[in-house]
Amino acid sequence: MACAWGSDLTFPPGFKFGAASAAYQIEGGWNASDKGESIWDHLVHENPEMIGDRSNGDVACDSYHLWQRDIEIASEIGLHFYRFSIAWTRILPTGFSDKISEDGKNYYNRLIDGLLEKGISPVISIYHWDLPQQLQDLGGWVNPLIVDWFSDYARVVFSLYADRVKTWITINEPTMICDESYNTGFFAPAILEPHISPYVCAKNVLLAHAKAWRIYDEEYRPKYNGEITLANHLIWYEPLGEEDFELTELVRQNLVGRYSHPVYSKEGGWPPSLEKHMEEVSRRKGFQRSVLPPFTREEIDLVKGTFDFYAMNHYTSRLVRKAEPSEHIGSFPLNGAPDLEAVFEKDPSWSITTSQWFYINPEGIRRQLAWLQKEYGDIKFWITENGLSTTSGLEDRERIEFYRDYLKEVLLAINEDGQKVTGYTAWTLMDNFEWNDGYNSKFGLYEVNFTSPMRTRRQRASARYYKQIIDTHSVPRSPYDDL
Ligand code: PNW
Repeated sequence: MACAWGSDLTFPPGFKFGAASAAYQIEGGWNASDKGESIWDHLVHENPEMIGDRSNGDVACDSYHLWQRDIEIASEIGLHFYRFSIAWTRILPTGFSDKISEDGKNYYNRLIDGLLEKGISPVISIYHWDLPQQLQDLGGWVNPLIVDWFSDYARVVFSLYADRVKTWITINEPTMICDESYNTGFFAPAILEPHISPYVCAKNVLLAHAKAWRIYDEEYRPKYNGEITLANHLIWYEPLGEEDFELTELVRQNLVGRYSHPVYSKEGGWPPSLEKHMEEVSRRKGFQRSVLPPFTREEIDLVKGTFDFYAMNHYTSRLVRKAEPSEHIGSFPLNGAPDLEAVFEKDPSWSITTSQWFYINPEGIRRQLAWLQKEYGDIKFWITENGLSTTSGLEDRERIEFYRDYLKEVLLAINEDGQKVTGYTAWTLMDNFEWNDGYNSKFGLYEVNFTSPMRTRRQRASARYYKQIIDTHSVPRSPYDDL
């Protein structure tokens, strides 16, 4: 593909590059020492048929033992930061804060110290989907008490690591926790209940995030001066035709606004258009109250403003149209939104990837940023995840082109639209357990050999290209551009 290369392909001074991972996807050691069982341990053991290749994360990349090699490859690429998550059940085996695991605590201490020795800043996600099974048995994210369970856990994590960790993500992708999970039943905790749970979960996740943010703000920020927010997964939705514009706005408010407006808007609370729509839908269905549980005044104030930047995970886009009468509507957020009578489609120009949910549309990332700026004003952004899945091989031309094309759009957002994007995170450092796709879908800058006991990590061409991006602080020509 011919690309116009100009002088504006340089990132602003101070722009940071990193890569991300998540505990369940890489660590293994699922029952090492006193670690407790998580909902993902539970799902893969009870329902192996839910995973494409019937695999699991029992060993994964074995980062529980091979963390030094992870630091080494992060350093080979020259990452400024490494975003990883903490396994709740490794730190608190029961899920509650009555007992802190010594081995769990030391595991992350060694990882943090090892990264810092190499000049790589640790970025911690406190929760990346591996809820303690014991808390799930008590209702998990639909029990309002989770707000306290999560914030107690967050306080423990801050008390252990806030002296060395300056950037924090409370909760990764509420939309996967609340929407993808309860709307499909395939994602842990494997409960199909699309009517009430996604909305109750959304409220509890926001309150849990807000309480944790306030603990950091009041008890840790004065001493350590770090930054903290939640990470939202954003699909960019475009109207299929002009007549679908209003519906598309409502879809955006349901996916993006539901987890952003309460935190980032001046007035707080649910997005007004969504709140109104859900009241009407609930009434039509015969409920006495809205299935989107209202916030009290105190709750609105608790959640509002609980951010230091906007953390955006972005991969893909969809076209939105109104469902035909009696048409089957697929599940939210990937195929449709039954409560909104919306159906989602693929634009024919978007290429497909190894992940069946993932179509490539580089412009989506810039448009998504523009929409967020229009809604919430001039906030500081970090792209906290972006990357491509492929099948296998070290010469991953498609991944190089993906990073080149998406990063060029990020640069346009910065240079043309005046967006304050200050960091970018590649998903992911190395191939890992890709949830329901198992090990078939590979997102890594490094390839991992999952049949070798050493889980050998080997550098892909894209890792060298990403290193060049970091070293030149720009989007350089890819090795394939002259072919
Ligand atoms: C993110 N979708 O998940 C997660 O944060 C990672 O753990 C994951 O491995 C990565 O993206 C790649 O999948 C997503 O269906 C999973 O749109 C699915 C979707 C989006 C994000």
